[in-house]
This record gives sequence, C-alpha cells and structure tokens, in this order.
Amino acid sequence: MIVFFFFPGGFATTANVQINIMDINDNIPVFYPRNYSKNIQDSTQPGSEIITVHASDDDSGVFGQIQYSIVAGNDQKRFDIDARTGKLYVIIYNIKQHL
Ligand SMILES: [Ca+2]
Repeated sequence: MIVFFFFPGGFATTANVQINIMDINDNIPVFYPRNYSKNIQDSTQPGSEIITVHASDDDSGVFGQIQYSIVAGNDQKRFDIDARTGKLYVIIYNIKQHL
C-alpha cells in the first residue's frame, strides 16, 4: 500500500509499505473420518497394528503439525499410538484378560 506523510509547511511525501500477513494458529486439527471401528481378536499379538487414524490441520508450518496421543480409555495401557503416524497398536498380549 502507499502511505502519505504530511509535514508542517505543506510538504508531503509517500512511501510504499509492504504488509506480510503471517499465518497464525487459527485452525484446529480435524479427524477424517471422525469415527473409527475395528474388531480384533483377544489373542492379537502385542505390537500388532490395529488401525491408523488421520487428522489434518489447515495451518502451515508448526501450527499445522499433527501429534497423536490417547487421551482417555487407555487406563490399563493396553494400546499405544505413534504420535507422528497415528498408527494404533496393541501392546498387551491377550487383551481379553485385561478388560
Ligand atoms: Ca492449527
């Protein structure tokens, strides 16, 4: 944009001002799909991948980076999730005994 500067005595000048709009963290991550469902055997081996969840964030840079974690329902530590990839794993052998 062009900005006008006026000085006492009738003098004036202009300056070109470039405005760079920086991205801010104004978008929340969104899971797609919103719900996942998977049946697994009670004999599923530890380390088996169950499912991969996916979320996206429209922000750029660090504000758009996704980190996954299990926030509830895993008190017995039966499952683990890869913070970067969203892969959900079984980590306890014979899940049925731990339910
Ligand atoms: Ca964001």
